[in-house]
Formats: sequence, structure tokens, C-alpha cells
Amino acid sequence: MPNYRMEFRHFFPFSRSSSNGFDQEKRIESDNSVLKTNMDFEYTLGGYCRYGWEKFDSFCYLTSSRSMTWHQAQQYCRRMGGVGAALVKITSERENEFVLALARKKVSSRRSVWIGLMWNSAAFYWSDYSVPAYKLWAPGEPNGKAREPCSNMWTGQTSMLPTRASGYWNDRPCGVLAHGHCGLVCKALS
Ligand SMILES: [Ca+2]
Repeated sequence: MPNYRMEFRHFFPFSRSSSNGFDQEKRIESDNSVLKTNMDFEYTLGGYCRYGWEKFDSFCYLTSSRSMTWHQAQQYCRRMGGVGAALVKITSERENEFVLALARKKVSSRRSVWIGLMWNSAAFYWSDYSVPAYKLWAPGEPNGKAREPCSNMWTGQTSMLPTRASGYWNDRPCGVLAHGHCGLVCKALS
């Protein structure tokens, strides 16, 4: 747990006068509007997420159903989440299940969401250039590689196409397709 008061002073470097310093500190601690203003600048303060983002473990997640290319989606995440934010990087089955549930709840109009994996020369990498350790490619995927250098998670629920459901991943072209518009899921540090 970070030192809460130390962090607050960092963002609000009031000088503590000898006469009213204690009262001022009490006011800051109890003033939620000040806290909210602070969070506009910094999404991390004691592990909170920015407004509209969902917390899971030490990270914050944002969804959108807007129709974008993979690269537009990546820019959107960076714009909304600040330094270190990107299309979601998934590192465990537990996190994959969280992202699937979040997408189904918040982006139910889409049957898939962009995730952060991208093909680069010889392999798929996350946005931080790490090689995926945990993977949940759908059976037969990835099948496009350089032809399908971006990736999505299938979020639809259908028993007819079980590989296009249940949180499986697929490589696909990076543009907006006439069929199968992608939503997106961003991830940022909390
Ligand atoms: Ca594919």
C-alpha cells in the first residue's frame, strides 16, 4: 500500500503553516471533489482506476463498441489511458475470463473485440513487445500471420461456431471489415 499522505502531498504540495497545517490536511483527506480532480490527472492514486475503467487485480480496463481499425483502437487506448495504456495484454486464463465477461457485458453489440497482439516479422507480440506466454488461440488459429497481422477475441455466444466464442483468439486483417466489426478492450496500470 503506498503512503497515501505522501502521494497526496506530491500532487498538492501545500505548505503546512504552523497555525493551520493540521486542519488543512484533514480537509484534503475528507474532500472527495479534490480527489476526483486529482484522478483526472493521474489514474493511479492508491490503486484507483479512471472514471469508466474497471479494476481487476492491479490493472484498469476500458471497453468501447466504436468501430475502429486495430491501429485506431490502439491510439484510442493510449489517448484514454495515458502512458502505458494499450490494447489489452492477457497473461492468464483468469484474466482472459475477466476480459471476456467484461466485453460481453459492456460491448454486447459486438461479437469480437480487438486485443493487443500483433504480428511482427516472425511472431506475435503484445504492445509492450513481450512474447505471449499464456495463449488462447482458437483451434486452427493463428492462420493468417502476415496476411492477418492483428488479433481479436471472439466474444459471441454460439453453439454453432464454438471456436468463435468463449474468449478464443483469432488473427485477422487490421482494418474495419464490412462484416464482423470489432469492439475493443484497453488495459492500463492501476
Ligand atoms: Ca485468423
